[in-house]
Amino acid sequence: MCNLFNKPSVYFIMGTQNASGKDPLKVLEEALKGGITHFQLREKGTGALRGQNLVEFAEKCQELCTQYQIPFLINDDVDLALAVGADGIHIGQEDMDCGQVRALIGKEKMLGVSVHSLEEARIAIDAGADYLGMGPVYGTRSKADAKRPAGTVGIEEVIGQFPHIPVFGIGGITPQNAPAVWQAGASGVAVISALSGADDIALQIAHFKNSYKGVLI
Ligand code: TZP
Ligand code: MG
Repeated sequence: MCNLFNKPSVYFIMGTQNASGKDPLKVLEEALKGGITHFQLREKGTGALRGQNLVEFAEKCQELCTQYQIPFLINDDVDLALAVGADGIHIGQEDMDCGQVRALIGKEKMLGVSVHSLEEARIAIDAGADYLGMGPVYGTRSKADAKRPAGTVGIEEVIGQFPHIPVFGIGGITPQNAPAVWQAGASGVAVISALSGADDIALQIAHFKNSYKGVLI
């Protein structure tokens, strides 16, 4: 597989609840056209799609991602990821054990794991994680049970210890505060609201990518 984690990656996460009153598939297509590098379907909370409705929505997301050749990942739900043939799955610490997930999805699919410490990072890497998510870096309104903002120190630490694993910063990241995340060595930013709520999603993606430029010098 080619390097799926080139810097600066802009990883868009969305469920129907994050579409800010817009058609979620239109939001996704705008983001794909604008140059996101990864997409994760994260369907959560009251009013979340379930059952067949969720499967059909996931299939539509997947079709769009395939059209734009962008990896399509699913949050938490291994059965759904396998049912729709997603490119990968992202799990948190409170979800299924990462070794078990790796065994279920096989070697080809991408496995992302949210971690909050060096120890969690080591366990996830040993169990076969392809990338890590770390956060919340800043305050977020998009995750009901989010921990306290942790800044970028943890990202720097994990990359210092495990330089070969791609790490994504997540939580409250905007083009304005992204430089600290790049500076910490992250491969990418994982973003919900700063993209789903943007008036011009493509322009916002360009701002995210430009926010990396100062770090190259
Ligand atoms: N995990 C940690 S923070 C977060 C998740 C899923 C939410 C990120 O959303 P936003 O709107 O980019 O802060
Ligand atoms: Mg989870």
